[in-house]
Amino acid sequence: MQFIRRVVLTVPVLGATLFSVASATPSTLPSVAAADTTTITVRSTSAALAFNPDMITVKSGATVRIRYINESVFSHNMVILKSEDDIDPVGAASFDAHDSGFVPTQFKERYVAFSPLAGAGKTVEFTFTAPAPGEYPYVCFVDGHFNMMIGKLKVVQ
Ligand SMILES: [Cu+2]
Repeated sequence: MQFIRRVVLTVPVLGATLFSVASATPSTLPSVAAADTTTITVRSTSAALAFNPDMITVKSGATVRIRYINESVFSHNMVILKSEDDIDPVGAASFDAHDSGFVPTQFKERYVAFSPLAGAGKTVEFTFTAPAPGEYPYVCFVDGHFNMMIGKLKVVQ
């Protein structure tokens, strides 16, 4: 078990590397990571600017895979931030971040993890290691949705 944990923790969680992990087909992911991963499904539906659920609880250090199913009529993404204070500055920059899926690359250090852009009807996945215990907001930074599409990741010991 100890060995498996160490292997999982070597999976990079930030920046461009996350995109390559998220876009990899399941068969190319290391099987040890898959066996030790908590998968959580999050949805958005119809025209509602909301995440369902809007509260997720995970254990610190766990490998978490978010499967974001966008059943709505809009494009969305899901960005987990280190602090609530990051929502406004990152949100202001998100309008100019089309090329990176509305995730401003200059704020990379403020993200716990983030999804690729999920067009209407699309499902995307991303994987990360749950950070230190605390509360981390997750928001959508597409087209100013960050004022309404807000959820909370609770990380417990
Ligand atoms: Cu959105």
